[in-house]
Amino acid sequence: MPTCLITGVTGQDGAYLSQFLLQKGYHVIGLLRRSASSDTVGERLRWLGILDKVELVDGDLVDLSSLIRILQAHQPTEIYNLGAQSFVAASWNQPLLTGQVTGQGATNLLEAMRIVLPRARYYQASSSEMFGRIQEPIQNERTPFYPRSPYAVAKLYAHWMTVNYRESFGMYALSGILFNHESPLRSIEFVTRKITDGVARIKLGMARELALGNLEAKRDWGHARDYVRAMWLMLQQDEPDDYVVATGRNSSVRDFCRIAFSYAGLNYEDHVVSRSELMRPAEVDVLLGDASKARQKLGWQPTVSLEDMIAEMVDADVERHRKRRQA
Ligand code: NDP
Ligand code: GDR
Repeated sequence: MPTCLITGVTGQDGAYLSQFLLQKGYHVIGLLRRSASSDTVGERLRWLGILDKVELVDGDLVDLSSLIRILQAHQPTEIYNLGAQSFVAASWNQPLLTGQVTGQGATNLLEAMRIVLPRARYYQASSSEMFGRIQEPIQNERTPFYPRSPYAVAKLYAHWMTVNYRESFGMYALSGILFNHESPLRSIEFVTRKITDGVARIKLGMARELALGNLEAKRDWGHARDYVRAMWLMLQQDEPDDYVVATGRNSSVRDFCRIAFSYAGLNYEDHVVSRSELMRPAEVDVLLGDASKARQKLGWQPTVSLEDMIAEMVDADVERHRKRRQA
């Protein structure tokens, strides 16, 4: 049974990737950082019914010694570095922490791997945010980067360190440059889940208004379940290489609202307001990915449409609120 290590196992992607790798027959080790709220830790893994199937081990991306000990004890052949301070808006308030976890955390893990398991395979969760103020209308692996937030700068550092360890030490290390991907397991602070949760609350009569920031920002939104499959496919190739993962269709936050509200029989214009205090100091206006390389070399393509994903998210949020009200 192959063993893999996932950092960020309690996050959206960590949960779906765990589920995917368990189905493939992996022994899944998940890095768990210490929390005083241990009763709610692992909520997403529990939602997928796999909390007891993942082996959770204590450690933290900013603690190199914990990473070394985990690699020594468990000897994973595949390492997925998904752990991060991943909320772009928070990165202006906590730029140093974001740099330490999202940026240097990757170097810590690469170093642990170089010391303990130099032949393991390493996946770095790179981001379309690195394209930031876009230099080409459609972004692929050759598009120059222009990060626009402390988060994106930290991700870019981690991205280049991954390339550098591959080139300097011949390590099997690669980056997936993933565009936005969502699901019912998305944290509520991200705009898609904030919208579907808002739709559910308005539908159930618990709220009347949903306050958002910039409604004109455009993103290339896919489903997390599709995107974790791409991560695994990348690590199965003979040679390590970096890949863009995207749907090739983008929509605005306003479009997302329109679809989500109308799915629930509502008109978004009656409920959504745009507030200046929710705008970002520097915005990424538009992202649109070209995943032809992943399609050709990995045989990967997305299977869930934006409309189907929104329906799944709205249904899940309505269900969550109904259950809470009954409890
Ligand atoms: P989440 O925010 O849902 O999950 C982040 C995970 O990182 C959580 O498990 C969190 O643990 C963990 N974490 C935070 N700080 C530390 C730390 N110091 N040590 C160890 N673990 C830590 O992110 P997603 O699942 O959405 O994304 C996964 C990765 O992919 C992230 O790196 C993200 O930046 C990147 N990415 C995501 C995209 C997306 O659209 N979802 C697109 C492109 C890249 P805890 O639960 O304790 O907070
Ligand atoms: P993003 O996701 O910054 O793209 O990063 P987010 O959903 O936070 O923002 C997307 C766009 O929506 C606009 N927006 C709002 N955003 C939030 N969160 N809340 C609001 O009320 C709101 N109103 C408008 C934002 O300004 C932005 O333009 C996500 C994260 O998962 C990163 O970790 C990942 O790297 C990238 O996707 C790809």
